[in-house]
Amino acid sequence: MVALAATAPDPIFCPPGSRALVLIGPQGGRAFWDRLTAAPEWQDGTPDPVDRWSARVLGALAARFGGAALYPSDGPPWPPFFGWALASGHLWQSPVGMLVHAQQGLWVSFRGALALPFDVALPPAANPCDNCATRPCVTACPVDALSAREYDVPRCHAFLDRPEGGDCLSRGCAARRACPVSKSHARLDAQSAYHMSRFHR
Ligand code: B12
Ligand code: SF4
Ligand code: SF4
Repeated sequence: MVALAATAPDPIFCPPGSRALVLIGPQGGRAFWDRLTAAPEWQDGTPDPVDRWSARVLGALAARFGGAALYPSDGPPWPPFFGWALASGHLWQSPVGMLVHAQQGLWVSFRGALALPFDVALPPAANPCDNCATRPCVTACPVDALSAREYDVPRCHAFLDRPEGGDCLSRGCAARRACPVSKSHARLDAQSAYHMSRFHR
């Protein structure tokens, strides 16, 4: 996993004395998924292995630094990861609504955040969309379910129910795959298929 962004602590969610909120997520490639699928949480066959793995790993990391771990799926009400990401200056809203990260592109996602009792500064980053002339994410969804204004979730699900939706189900959202920045942090198909199966049950 990798520190994707750092921002000011949110007083509603972070314990008193917090000085920084660091957003943590998987790197591309196979290391993350290989480690997770070898872990006891995946092997024991009980529900929510990815969230349980995150709680153990990020909980231990937070304790080591005297901080606290926060998780995106702890809701509703959901901790505002989207807003924290935007506030960090390391992620931006893309033309298809989703967050885009300078290194990870549209594949970016979070396993959690660490509220830490010391300052954390990451090097500044530039919005990759500013230099993306062709914007392939905008035309990649076969049913135009995505825009900066809204994500038409029923339209996406309806497509995934059709045989043509098999590509998104087995390899992940076509818009996320189309981003040239995403390519250097591509997920394993098995990882994308697992998350799509959780989204489209
Ligand atoms: C609820 C939720 C959803 C819902 C509702 C989305 C909606 N627009 O209605 C559903 C289940 C549909 C969803 C789907 C997905 N989501 Co979602 N979702 C969340 C969650 C848990 C809460 C967001 C929320 O409602 N906040 C409350 C409102 C008031 O605050 P908000 O900031 O304005 O929230 C908006 C955005 O978060 C946005 N949004 C949420 N998910 C997605 C996904 C897409 C594709 C888009 C365009 C927008 C979007 O819609 C929210 C409501 O307007 C967040 C985690 C978190 N704690 O923030 C993840 C989160 C935003 N989702 C994320 C992801 C990865 C996905 C999926 C891609 C998961 C997957 N299958 O792999 C899918 C999309 C499927 C696809 N096309 O590939 C990531 C962000 C990735 C990114 N690059 O932007 C987050 C941060 C989770 C994480 N662990 O990293 N999601
Ligand atoms: S394809 Fe281009 S415009 Fe779309 S998210 Fe990636 S960098 Fe930004
Ligand atoms: S998963 Fe497929 S249908 Fe759904 S928004 Fe992404 S590209 Fe469109």
